[in-house]
Amino acid sequence: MSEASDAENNAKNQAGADAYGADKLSSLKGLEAVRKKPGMYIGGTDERALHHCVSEVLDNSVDEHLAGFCNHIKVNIHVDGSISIRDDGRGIPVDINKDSGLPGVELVLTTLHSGGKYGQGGYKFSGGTHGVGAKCVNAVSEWFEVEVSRGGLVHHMKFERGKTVQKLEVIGKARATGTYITFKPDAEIFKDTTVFQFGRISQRLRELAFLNSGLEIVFTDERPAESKPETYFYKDGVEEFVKQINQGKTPLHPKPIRIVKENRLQLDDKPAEIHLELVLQYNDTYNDQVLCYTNTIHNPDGGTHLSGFRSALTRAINQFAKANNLLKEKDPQITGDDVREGLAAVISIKHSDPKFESQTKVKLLSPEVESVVGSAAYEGLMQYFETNPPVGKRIVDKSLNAARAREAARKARETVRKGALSGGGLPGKLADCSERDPALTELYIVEGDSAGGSAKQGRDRRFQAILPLRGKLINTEKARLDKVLANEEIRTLITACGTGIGEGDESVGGFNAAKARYHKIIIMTDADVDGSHIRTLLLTFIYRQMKGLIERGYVYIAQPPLYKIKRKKREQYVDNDDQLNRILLELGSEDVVLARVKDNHVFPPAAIDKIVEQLAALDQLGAGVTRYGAELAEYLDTQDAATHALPRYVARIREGNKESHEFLKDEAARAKFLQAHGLNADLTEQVENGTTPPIPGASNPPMGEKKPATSKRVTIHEIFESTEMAKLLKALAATGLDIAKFSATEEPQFTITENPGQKSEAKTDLRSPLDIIAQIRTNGRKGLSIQRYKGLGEMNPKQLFETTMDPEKRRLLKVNIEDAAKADGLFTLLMGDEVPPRRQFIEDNALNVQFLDV
Ligand code: 0RA
Repeated sequence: MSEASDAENNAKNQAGADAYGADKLSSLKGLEAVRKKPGMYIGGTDERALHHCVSEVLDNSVDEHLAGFCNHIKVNIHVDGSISIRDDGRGIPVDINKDSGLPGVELVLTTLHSGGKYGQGGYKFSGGTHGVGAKCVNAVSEWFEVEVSRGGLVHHMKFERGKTVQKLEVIGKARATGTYITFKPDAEIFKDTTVFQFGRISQRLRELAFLNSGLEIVFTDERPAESKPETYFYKDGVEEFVKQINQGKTPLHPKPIRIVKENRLQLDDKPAEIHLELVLQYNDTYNDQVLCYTNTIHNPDGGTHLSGFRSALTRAINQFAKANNLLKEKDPQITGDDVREGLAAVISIKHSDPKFESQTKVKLLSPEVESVVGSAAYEGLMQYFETNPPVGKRIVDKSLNAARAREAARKARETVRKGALSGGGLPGKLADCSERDPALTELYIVEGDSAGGSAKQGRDRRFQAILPLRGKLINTEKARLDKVLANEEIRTLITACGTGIGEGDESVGGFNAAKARYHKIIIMTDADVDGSHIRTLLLTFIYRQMKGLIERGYVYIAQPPLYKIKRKKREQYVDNDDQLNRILLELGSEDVVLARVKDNHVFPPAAIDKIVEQLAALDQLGAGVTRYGAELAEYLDTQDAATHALPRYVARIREGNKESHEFLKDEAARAKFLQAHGLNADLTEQVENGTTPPIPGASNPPMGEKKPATSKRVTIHEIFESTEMAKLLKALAATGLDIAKFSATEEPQFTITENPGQKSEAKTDLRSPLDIIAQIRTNGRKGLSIQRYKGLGEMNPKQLFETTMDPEKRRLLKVNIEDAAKADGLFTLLMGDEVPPRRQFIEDNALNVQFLDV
């Protein structure tokens, strides 16, 4: 469909608008179903489902890339918790659909199973559950906005909880094409949390950039005070992905082996297309990391592509070894496990009609893939070995070494098993509990002897056992199993747990969950880089050798407090910065009198609490405007007196050193502003009346290039936080607070009196409602000492028990299998090299664990 025909269709189908009402009704019913059963459509209402929504929208943009139309994607998390995804694809069609009388974009975003013309978007390969994705996200969004640039025009439309609240309208001229979607997840649906996790999203974006060479993704989290955009772009895609997996390891051969193959075949009665990209490179470790993707979706449980590749690799290496007489009489057989030692690989297939085991697509089932991948991999590898025989020989050598070590490891496991089972053989370092029923007992694995000592003294010895770990744990990534098992700390851990490890039955020391001596195994490490490292090592080991413990939900992470605050005689432990801020506000508003000057009205204490809460939220959202050079107070003063609505846009105008801005109420005001200045609607930065306005990402003049001195540079920014702030203003008005003027006035508007009636009484004049919050915070800090805990060792036994071990008060994080898998490598890989501090690590990324009040 050409862009011109869109316009034609628009005109031709005006008559179709009559049918609008009826169609709209039926579509609303459809999205109601998503809100009623979110589990069926977006896989639940938890944090994972929340992030799944981002993927759904993103997948549409990636599909545009796969179809050859999109090279840039921008993702922004806004201060109010909304998120936007912008692409430079073709844009969702906007012409009126004959059957329904709705514009294509409305059809795509509101009708379930819309199938037909827009259902598949005409895509050969599709990552998303197409035709379902974006509209489900719309259904579970408090609000959802879309801007489509297409056919020379920018179109806009808005929904709330899946219902159209602003019909499609043209808001300006467009130079390029693309889709720009912003949505705010609905807290009515996502009961656990609506907070997007930077780490989760950046991981997925990085992964997508690896899998789609040439696609540039720019990600900005605007929530922190200082935020920098991150750019993900990999010219060599999957090859760079594999190099990244091998970062910090020594590769066995400098250049990864790359095999690509495009296949067309007949499936039953329909034709199918399967494209394979397989890249592998050996390294000097003893583990394998093979990542599988179908249409850019990760398949953590592998499937037919993985099994096809595995058998091809074993066959090819054995074949090459035999043909070159590399095997001696007494050499053991080279198995699949042996050829995978030290292997890093990514298998990415594109399939026109893939079949998965489940909705979550963790495993690929399509049977035809096994032989397609198998024969392409075998031929590719044989051809590679023929042209690079020295590399082939090195790989065979490594596989042979692995085969010999397998035997040694088997013996080592048996020794460990014997040690563990030879009754009374519990390690001396373990301070066991008296209870014998594993369902009632807990094992604390504690970093360091000193914290271990405190834990032993502080614990409830009836059901809490303590195992201190001294010194460095062995890195199971870098060592073979027989070495790992020679490590004292690891042996102690295995014996204490009682389950044995690894595959095989008990006779060979294999894992048996029924033998677990504790049903809670709690990792307690320091809040620093070392602690985070030890925890990762422990999780990696448990994941590899005692996975069943995690599957049964037996593994937890303890959460020691981050601060201790003290005021007069009162002491309190504080878990995180959010809580600290809340406490400062609470303390600051104790024992104060807030009065309005003009009529001497004194606010009752309950009103103060509300006022403080709302002002604090407003203050936090303020970053949404201050980042564009405007003052929060000035912005709030533009509120609509009756509805408290706030402007949706700010235009920032820079001319030489001079800078000014103008708030624009809504799309209409923006359109008028653009027209008056001769600007296009879809560009973020333009030169007024200029001849060559830059298009984001598309052959722009180099950064920093000088603009003519006289030119006016204009950028328009959407203030996504406006809706949320307007709500707060409304709530504030209800408390009786005067909020007509936020900018400071000459005369004081309010007074705050601390310690009224006491010797220390102090009165402060405030010239703006926003000053209330600053003053309350200052109060809160008075006489307060804040101590930051760095290590567990800084707490005495009693404190350690009260804060971190007491079942009544502690907060434990439960480790799920997904988290552990991430600790196992993929996570660190996608996060880059840096080991983030523990808190960040837990809160943002790795351990998306449930909060439990156990
Ligand atoms: C339906 C049909 C076409 C494209 C799209 C939807 C589309 C959806 C999204 C969502 C985010 N970005 C998007 N880009 C495109 C095909 C368009 C055509 O045939 O011109």
